[in-house]
Amino acid sequence: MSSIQVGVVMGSGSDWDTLQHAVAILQEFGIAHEAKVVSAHRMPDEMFAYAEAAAARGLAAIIAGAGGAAHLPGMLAAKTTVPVLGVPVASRHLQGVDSLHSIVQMPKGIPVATFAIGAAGAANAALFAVAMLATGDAALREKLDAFRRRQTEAARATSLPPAS
Ligand code: RP5
Repeated sequence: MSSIQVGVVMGSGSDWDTLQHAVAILQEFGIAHEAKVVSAHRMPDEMFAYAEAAAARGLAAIIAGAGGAAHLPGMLAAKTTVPVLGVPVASRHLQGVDSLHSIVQMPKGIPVATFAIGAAGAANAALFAVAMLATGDAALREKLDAFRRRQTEAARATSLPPAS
């Protein structure tokens, strides 16, 4: 079994601008992770192998980002019961609505937890993975609570400019 807790995979190097926001959160929380390109349509054999090995490697979650006809999260979920957290990447022509629909509309029986399009979705997918891991880790739960408290304090400290 590897020490990796969360896998971050994406359909293309062009998805990194988005998925790096998931990796930044995992780094902030000290979660052992890996990040790699595993394209569903350009590397189908590697994609299946990644999904098939995920449970035995001890992965607690796979964050999968893709754009366009974004079949990567769904195909991974088809081959593993490790939870797949799908991140729709903004596409060139349809701004990621195509990606969102591709990922969120899984037929009954094979779930993919689907997040917002783009950077916010990537960060939230990682925060969700942290929350999953925190169910069995009190120290991680405290880190997550502290993260929430900092957000609350920042929101409370907001001062608005004068109306123009
Ligand atoms: C998908 O197609 C990727 O997830 C990416 O979002 C999109 C475009 O890929 P590239 O043409 O930039 O490699 O496979």
